[in-house]
Amino acid sequence: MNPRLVLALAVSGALALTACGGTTKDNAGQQTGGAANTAAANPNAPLREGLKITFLPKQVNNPYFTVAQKGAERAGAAVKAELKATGPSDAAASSQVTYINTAGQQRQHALVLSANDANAVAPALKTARGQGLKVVTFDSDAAPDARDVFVNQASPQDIAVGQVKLISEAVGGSGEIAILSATPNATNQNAWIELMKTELAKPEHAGLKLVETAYGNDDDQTSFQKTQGLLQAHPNLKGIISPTTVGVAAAARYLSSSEYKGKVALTGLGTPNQLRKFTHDGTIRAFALWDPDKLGYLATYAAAALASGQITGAQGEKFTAGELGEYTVGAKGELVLGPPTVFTKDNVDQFDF
Ligand code: RAM
Repeated sequence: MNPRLVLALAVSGALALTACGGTTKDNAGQQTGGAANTAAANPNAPLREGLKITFLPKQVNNPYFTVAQKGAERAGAAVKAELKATGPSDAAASSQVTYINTAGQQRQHALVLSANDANAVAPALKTARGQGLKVVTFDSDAAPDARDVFVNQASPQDIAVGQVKLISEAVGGSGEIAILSATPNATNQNAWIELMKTELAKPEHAGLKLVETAYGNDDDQTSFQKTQGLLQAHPNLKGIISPTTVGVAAAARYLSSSEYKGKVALTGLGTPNQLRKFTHDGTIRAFALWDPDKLGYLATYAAAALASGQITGAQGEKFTAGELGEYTVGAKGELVLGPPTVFTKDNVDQFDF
Protein backbone atom coordinates (compact mmCIF):
# COMPACT_ATOMS: atom_id res chain seq x y z
CA MET A 1 0.00 0.00 0.00
CA ASN A 2 1.20 3.43 -0.74
CA PRO A 3 -1.17 5.89 0.87
CA ARG A 4 -0.75 9.39 -0.44
CA LEU A 5 -1.08 11.58 2.42
CA VAL A 6 -2.26 14.70 3.82
CA LEU A 7 -0.18 16.39 6.44
CA ALA A 8 -1.73 19.53 7.67
CA LEU A 9 -0.50 22.82 8.62
CA ALA A 10 1.15 23.53 11.87
CA VAL A 11 -0.30 26.98 12.21
CA SER A 12 -0.24 26.36 15.91
CA GLY A 13 3.35 25.18 15.74
CA ALA A 14 4.31 28.35 13.96
CA LEU A 15 2.57 30.38 16.60
CA ALA A 16 4.35 28.46 19.33
CA LEU A 17 7.73 29.21 17.89
CA THR A 18 6.75 32.80 17.38
CA ALA A 19 5.85 32.88 21.01
CA CYS A 20 9.32 31.65 21.92
CA GLY A 21 10.69 34.86 20.50
CA GLY A 22 14.26 35.74 19.73
CA THR A 23 16.64 34.10 17.38
CA THR A 24 18.53 31.01 18.32
CA LYS A 25 21.00 28.71 16.70
CA ASP A 26 19.48 25.38 15.92
CA ASN A 27 21.28 22.09 16.41
CA ALA A 28 22.91 22.35 13.03
CA GLY A 29 24.01 25.91 13.54
CA GLN A 30 21.34 27.32 11.24
CA GLN A 31 19.52 30.46 12.21
CA THR A 32 16.04 29.76 13.44
CA GLY A 33 13.94 31.30 16.12
CA GLY A 34 10.71 33.15 16.53
CA ALA A 35 9.54 32.65 13.01
CA ALA A 36 11.31 29.39 12.27
CA ASN A 37 8.17 27.66 11.13
CA THR A 38 7.13 30.54 8.96
CA ALA A 39 10.37 30.29 6.97
CA ALA A 40 9.66 28.98 3.50
CA ALA A 41 10.07 25.27 3.06
CA ASN A 42 12.34 24.08 0.29
CA PRO A 43 10.87 20.88 -1.11
CA ASN A 44 14.01 20.35 -3.15
CA ALA A 45 16.39 20.62 -0.21
CA PRO A 46 18.45 17.44 0.08
CA LEU A 47 17.94 15.36 3.21
CA ARG A 48 20.67 16.44 5.57
CA GLU A 49 23.17 13.78 6.47
CA GLY A 50 24.26 13.20 10.03
CA LEU A 51 20.86 13.93 11.52
CA LYS A 52 20.43 12.90 15.13
CA ILE A 53 16.91 11.73 15.86
CA THR A 54 15.51 10.51 19.18
CA PHE A 55 12.63 8.02 19.10
CA LEU A 56 10.54 8.21 22.27
CA PRO A 57 7.55 5.84 22.59
CA LYS A 58 4.89 5.95 25.33
CA GLN A 59 6.74 3.08 26.95
CA VAL A 60 9.55 0.76 25.87
CA ASN A 61 8.17 -2.64 26.90
CA ASN A 62 5.15 -2.58 24.60
CA PRO A 63 5.37 -4.77 21.46
CA TYR A 64 3.41 -2.17 19.47
CA PHE A 65 6.19 0.36 19.98
CA THR A 66 8.88 -2.25 19.35
CA VAL A 67 7.39 -2.67 15.87
CA ALA A 68 7.08 1.10 15.40
CA GLN A 69 10.74 1.42 16.40
CA LYS A 70 11.76 -1.06 13.70
CA GLY A 71 10.08 1.17 11.12
CA ALA A 72 11.76 4.23 12.62
CA GLU A 73 15.14 2.50 12.44
CA ARG A 74 14.58 1.52 8.81
CA ALA A 75 13.72 5.12 7.92
CA GLY A 76 16.67 6.35 9.99
CA ALA A 77 19.02 4.08 8.03
CA ALA A 78 17.49 5.21 4.73
CA VAL A 79 18.12 8.89 5.52
CA LYS A 80 21.52 8.12 7.08
CA ALA A 81 20.45 9.48 10.44
CA GLU A 82 21.64 8.37 13.83
CA LEU A 83 18.46 7.14 15.53
CA LYS A 84 18.44 6.73 19.26
CA ALA A 85 15.48 4.94 20.86
CA THR A 86 14.82 5.56 24.51
CA GLY A 87 11.90 5.91 26.90
CA PRO A 88 10.15 5.04 30.15
CA SER A 89 8.93 1.60 31.19
CA ASP A 90 5.51 2.94 32.12
CA ALA A 91 3.03 5.14 30.30
CA ALA A 92 2.47 7.62 33.15
CA ALA A 93 1.67 11.22 32.23
CA SER A 94 5.00 12.81 33.09
CA SER A 95 7.30 9.82 32.58
CA GLN A 96 8.67 11.20 29.29
CA VAL A 97 9.69 14.65 30.49
CA THR A 98 13.28 13.81 31.44
CA TYR A 99 13.82 12.06 28.08
CA ILE A 100 12.60 15.16 26.23
CA ASN A 101 14.92 17.38 28.28
CA THR A 102 17.82 15.06 27.46
CA ALA A 103 17.06 15.18 23.71
CA GLY A 104 17.21 18.98 23.84
CA GLN A 105 20.38 19.05 25.90
CA GLN A 106 22.07 16.49 23.64
CA ARG A 107 21.43 18.76 20.68
CA GLN A 108 19.37 16.18 18.82
CA HIS A 109 17.94 17.52 15.55
CA ALA A 110 14.52 15.92 15.91
CA LEU A 111 12.33 14.05 18.36
CA VAL A 112 9.75 11.45 17.30
CA LEU A 113 7.36 11.02 20.20
CA SER A 114 4.11 9.26 21.14
CA ALA A 115 2.88 11.45 23.99
CA ASN A 116 1.57 9.91 27.18
CA ASP A 117 -0.20 13.14 28.04
CA ALA A 118 -0.83 16.06 25.72
CA ASN A 119 -0.09 18.73 28.32
CA ALA A 120 2.38 17.13 30.72
CA VAL A 121 5.03 16.99 27.97
CA ALA A 122 4.26 20.40 26.46
CA PRO A 123 6.55 22.67 28.54
CA ALA A 124 9.56 20.39 27.98
CA LEU A 125 8.78 20.17 24.26
CA LYS A 126 8.55 23.94 23.99
CA THR A 127 11.88 24.38 25.73
CA ALA A 128 13.51 21.79 23.46
CA ARG A 129 12.03 23.42 20.36
CA GLY A 130 13.50 26.69 21.54
CA GLN A 131 16.87 24.89 21.46
CA GLY A 132 16.26 24.00 17.81
CA LEU A 133 14.71 20.55 18.14
CA LYS A 134 12.03 19.63 15.58
CA VAL A 135 9.20 17.69 17.17
CA VAL A 136 7.10 15.07 15.41
CA THR A 137 4.42 13.38 17.44
CA PHE A 138 3.04 10.08 16.18
CA ASP A 139 0.33 7.72 17.53
CA SER A 140 -0.69 9.97 20.47
CA ASP A 141 -0.46 13.71 20.02
CA ALA A 142 0.92 16.40 22.32
CA ALA A 143 -0.68 19.84 22.60
CA PRO A 144 -0.54 21.11 19.00
CA ASP A 145 1.39 24.23 19.97
CA ALA A 146 4.16 22.07 21.41
CA ARG A 147 5.00 20.11 18.24
CA ASP A 148 5.65 20.72 14.55
CA VAL A 149 3.79 17.81 12.98
CA PHE A 150 1.53 14.98 14.19
CA VAL A 151 1.61 11.71 12.25
CA ASN A 152 -1.76 10.12 12.93
CA GLN A 153 -2.18 6.40 12.36
CA ALA A 154 -5.68 6.63 10.89
CA SER A 155 -8.68 8.91 10.99
CA PRO A 156 -9.95 8.88 14.61
CA GLN A 157 -13.48 8.77 13.25
CA ASP A 158 -12.73 5.67 11.17
CA ILE A 159 -11.14 3.98 14.18
CA ALA A 160 -14.08 4.74 16.49
CA VAL A 161 -16.80 3.80 14.01
CA GLY A 162 -14.89 0.63 13.18
CA GLN A 163 -14.57 -0.42 16.83
CA VAL A 164 -18.30 0.07 17.47
CA LYS A 165 -19.14 -1.86 14.32
CA LEU A 166 -16.94 -4.77 15.36
CA ILE A 167 -18.45 -5.03 18.85
CA SER A 168 -21.98 -4.64 17.49
CA GLU A 169 -21.41 -7.51 15.07
CA ALA A 170 -19.85 -9.63 17.79
CA VAL A 171 -22.75 -9.20 20.25
CA GLY A 172 -25.53 -9.31 17.69
CA GLY A 173 -26.38 -5.60 17.92
CA SER A 174 -27.56 -5.36 21.53
CA GLY A 175 -26.46 -5.65 25.13
CA GLU A 176 -24.18 -4.10 27.72
CA ILE A 177 -20.65 -3.27 26.63
CA ALA A 178 -17.60 -1.83 28.38
CA ILE A 179 -14.38 -0.19 27.26
CA LEU A 180 -10.99 -1.21 28.62
CA SER A 181 -8.67 1.65 27.74
CA ALA A 182 -5.01 2.56 28.25
CA THR A 183 -4.15 5.44 30.63
CA PRO A 184 -6.90 7.93 31.58
CA ASN A 185 -4.96 10.77 29.93
CA ALA A 186 -3.90 9.10 26.66
CA THR A 187 -4.62 11.60 23.87
CA ASN A 188 -5.28 8.93 21.26
CA GLN A 189 -7.53 6.58 23.27
CA ASN A 190 -9.51 9.49 24.73
CA ALA A 191 -10.20 10.90 21.27
CA TRP A 192 -11.36 7.50 20.03
CA ILE A 193 -13.55 6.90 23.10
CA GLU A 194 -15.32 10.24 22.66
CA LEU A 195 -16.04 9.40 19.03
CA MET A 196 -17.22 5.89 20.02
CA LYS A 197 -19.71 7.51 22.39
CA THR A 198 -20.97 9.72 19.58
CA GLU A 199 -21.33 6.67 17.38
CA LEU A 200 -23.10 4.69 20.12
CA ALA A 201 -25.61 7.54 20.49
CA LYS A 202 -26.88 6.94 16.95
CA PRO A 203 -30.27 5.19 16.56
CA GLU A 204 -28.74 2.17 14.83
CA HIS A 205 -26.83 1.41 18.04
CA ALA A 206 -29.72 1.98 20.45
CA GLY A 207 -29.45 -1.64 21.58
CA LEU A 208 -25.88 -1.20 22.82
CA LYS A 209 -25.34 0.26 26.29
CA LEU A 210 -21.89 1.40 27.40
CA VAL A 211 -21.84 0.63 31.13
CA GLU A 212 -18.24 1.43 32.08
CA THR A 213 -14.89 2.65 30.84
CA ALA A 214 -11.99 1.14 32.77
CA TYR A 215 -8.29 1.98 32.52
CA GLY A 216 -5.56 -0.66 32.50
CA ASN A 217 -2.83 1.98 32.12
CA ASP A 218 -1.23 0.04 29.24
CA ASP A 219 0.09 -2.29 31.92
CA ASP A 220 -0.51 -6.00 31.35
CA GLN A 221 -1.34 -6.99 34.93
CA THR A 222 -3.54 -3.96 35.60
CA SER A 223 -5.41 -4.57 32.35
CA PHE A 224 -5.88 -8.24 33.25
CA GLN A 225 -7.32 -7.32 36.66
CA LYS A 226 -9.53 -4.58 35.22
CA THR A 227 -11.00 -7.13 32.79
CA GLN A 228 -11.85 -9.38 35.70
CA GLY A 229 -13.34 -6.39 37.54
CA LEU A 230 -15.56 -5.43 34.60
CA LEU A 231 -16.94 -8.95 34.33
CA GLN A 232 -17.66 -9.16 38.04
CA ALA A 233 -19.25 -5.71 38.22
CA HIS A 234 -21.51 -6.25 35.21
CA PRO A 235 -23.02 -9.75 35.16
CA ASN A 236 -24.94 -8.94 31.97
CA LEU A 237 -21.89 -7.70 30.08
CA LYS A 238 -21.95 -8.89 26.46
CA GLY A 239 -18.81 -7.35 25.08
CA ILE A 240 -15.59 -5.40 25.68
CA ILE A 241 -13.84 -2.97 23.35
CA SER A 242 -10.17 -2.50 24.23
CA PRO A 243 -8.60 0.15 21.95
CA THR A 244 -5.07 -0.55 23.15
CA THR A 245 -2.72 -3.37 22.16
CA VAL A 246 -1.76 -3.96 25.79
CA GLY A 247 -5.35 -3.98 27.06
CA VAL A 248 -6.82 -6.19 24.37
CA ALA A 249 -4.07 -8.80 24.74
CA ALA A 250 -4.55 -8.96 28.52
CA ALA A 251 -8.35 -9.10 28.19
CA ALA A 252 -8.07 -11.89 25.62
CA ARG A 253 -5.82 -13.87 27.92
CA TYR A 254 -8.25 -13.49 30.80
CA LEU A 255 -11.36 -14.31 28.77
CA SER A 256 -9.89 -17.29 26.96
CA SER A 257 -9.31 -19.20 30.16
CA SER A 258 -12.44 -18.09 32.00
CA GLU A 259 -16.07 -19.13 32.16
CA TYR A 260 -16.84 -16.08 29.98
CA LYS A 261 -15.07 -17.45 26.91
CA GLY A 262 -17.52 -17.48 24.01
CA LYS A 263 -20.11 -15.64 26.12
CA VAL A 264 -18.50 -12.21 26.40
CA ALA A 265 -17.21 -10.86 23.10
CA LEU A 266 -13.96 -8.94 22.74
CA THR A 267 -12.65 -6.59 20.09
CA GLY A 268 -10.14 -3.79 20.05
CA LEU A 269 -6.91 -2.55 18.55
CA GLY A 270 -4.27 -5.25 18.76
CA THR A 271 -1.28 -6.69 16.98
CA PRO A 272 -1.83 -9.86 14.94
CA ASN A 273 1.08 -11.57 16.69
CA GLN A 274 -0.39 -10.95 20.14
CA LEU A 275 -3.96 -11.88 19.19
CA ARG A 276 -3.45 -14.67 16.65
CA LYS A 277 -4.03 -17.44 19.19
CA PHE A 278 -7.19 -15.80 20.57
CA THR A 279 -8.56 -15.21 17.09
CA HIS A 280 -8.20 -18.92 16.31
CA ASP A 281 -9.60 -20.13 19.64
CA GLY A 282 -12.76 -18.02 19.26
CA THR A 283 -12.12 -15.49 22.03
CA ILE A 284 -11.98 -12.71 19.40
CA ARG A 285 -13.97 -12.67 16.19
CA ALA A 286 -12.38 -9.59 14.66
CA PHE A 287 -10.05 -6.77 15.70
CA ALA A 288 -8.25 -3.91 13.99
CA LEU A 289 -4.93 -2.11 13.74
CA TRP A 290 -2.69 -0.24 11.33
CA ASP A 291 0.90 -1.25 10.67
CA PRO A 292 2.99 0.27 13.50
CA ASP A 293 6.14 -0.29 11.42
CA LYS A 294 4.87 2.04 8.71
CA LEU A 295 3.79 4.55 11.35
CA GLY A 296 7.29 4.69 12.85
CA TYR A 297 8.80 4.88 9.36
CA LEU A 298 6.58 7.76 8.26
CA ALA A 299 7.10 9.69 11.50
CA THR A 300 10.88 9.40 11.16
CA TYR A 301 10.80 10.54 7.54
CA ALA A 302 8.67 13.52 8.59
CA ALA A 303 11.28 14.33 11.25
CA ALA A 304 14.06 14.19 8.66
CA ALA A 305 12.05 16.35 6.23
CA LEU A 306 11.50 18.96 8.97
CA ALA A 307 15.13 18.95 10.10
CA SER A 308 16.27 19.27 6.48
CA GLY A 309 13.99 22.21 5.71
CA GLN A 310 11.93 20.31 3.14
CA ILE A 311 8.82 21.09 5.17
CA THR A 312 8.02 23.44 8.03
CA GLY A 313 4.60 22.02 8.83
CA ALA A 314 2.64 24.41 6.62
CA GLN A 315 -0.41 23.18 4.78
CA GLY A 316 0.23 21.94 1.27
CA GLU A 317 3.94 21.23 1.73
CA LYS A 318 5.06 17.96 0.21
CA PHE A 319 7.82 15.52 0.98
CA THR A 320 8.73 12.00 -0.01
CA ALA A 321 8.64 9.40 2.75
CA GLY A 322 10.94 6.83 1.16
CA GLU A 323 9.13 3.62 0.27
CA LEU A 324 5.75 5.06 1.33
CA GLY A 325 5.86 7.72 -1.37
CA GLU A 326 4.81 11.34 -1.31
CA TYR A 327 2.86 13.01 1.49
CA THR A 328 1.29 16.45 1.67
CA VAL A 329 0.88 18.51 4.82
CA GLY A 330 -2.80 18.88 5.67
CA ALA A 331 -4.80 20.69 8.36
CA LYS A 332 -3.55 21.16 11.92
CA GLY A 333 -0.06 19.91 11.10
CA GLU A 334 -1.38 16.42 10.65
CA LEU A 335 -0.49 13.46 8.46
CA VAL A 336 -2.62 10.35 8.35
CA LEU A 337 -1.01 7.00 7.57
CA GLY A 338 -4.12 5.31 6.18
CA PRO A 339 -7.14 3.22 7.11
CA PRO A 340 -6.75 0.45 9.70
CA THR A 341 -6.89 -3.21 8.72
CA VAL A 342 -9.49 -5.58 10.20
CA PHE A 343 -8.13 -8.99 11.20
CA THR A 344 -10.11 -12.23 11.55
CA LYS A 345 -9.11 -15.89 11.71
CA ASP A 346 -9.17 -15.88 7.91
CA ASN A 347 -6.41 -13.30 7.38
CA VAL A 348 -4.56 -12.96 10.69
CA ASP A 349 -1.90 -15.49 9.67
CA GLN A 350 -0.86 -13.33 6.74
CA PHE A 351 0.55 -10.69 9.10
CA ASP A 352 3.69 -10.79 11.18
CA PHE A 353 3.83 -7.87 13.58
C1 RAM B 1 -1.13 0.75 22.69
C2 RAM B 1 -0.82 2.20 22.91
C3 RAM B 1 -0.80 2.97 21.61
C4 RAM B 1 -2.03 2.68 20.78
C5 RAM B 1 -2.18 1.22 20.54
C6 RAM B 1 -3.42 0.87 19.77
O1 RAM B 1 -0.02 0.09 22.19
O2 RAM B 1 -1.76 2.75 23.78
O3 RAM B 1 -0.71 4.34 21.89
O4 RAM B 1 -2.01 3.38 19.56
O5 RAM B 1 -2.24 0.56 21.82
